[in-house]
Amino acid sequence: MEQSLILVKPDGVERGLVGEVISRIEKKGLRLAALKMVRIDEALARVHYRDHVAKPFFPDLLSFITRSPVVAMVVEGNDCVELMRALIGATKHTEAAPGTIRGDYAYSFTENLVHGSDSPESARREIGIFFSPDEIFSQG
Ligand code: IDP
Ligand code: MG
Repeated sequence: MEQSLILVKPDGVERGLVGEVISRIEKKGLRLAALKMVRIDEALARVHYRDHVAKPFFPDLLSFITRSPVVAMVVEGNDCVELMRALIGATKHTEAAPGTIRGDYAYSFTENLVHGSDSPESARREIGIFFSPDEIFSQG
């Protein structure tokens, strides 16, 4: 079963939108296989966002993502990675379509509520950063 690493980022937890995000995932027919609250520190952020560490926005992203806990999830289902990207919406707040999570709730480029893996390969790598195999309850 295809899996994706989903984070409700600090802004989403602070704004009380964890239930809203989980509700949309479940209503879509995707399944939670793992879930926990985690405080991301600088080292973890540099591993998770390894492709972005040299980008100009990384300092802002680092201070944001380490500011308060995130809710980390493994979501699974057919075409899970693509479906989650569609539910989440475009990265930039001004481009995310209404009806998507970011389109409905995000008003900042950096603080855009949710992370979703961008490919099955990224998903495998990112899931391994946040979860050990015994924490994941896959349905196959
Ligand atoms: P994604 O989260 O939609 O996959 P990425 O390009 O992987 O987008 O960027 C990771 C995160 O870094 C974004 O979700 C957003 O929080 C932040 N970010 C990306 N590009 C910018 C930017 O140009 N300005 C500010 N923040 C950005
Ligand atoms: Mg990304």
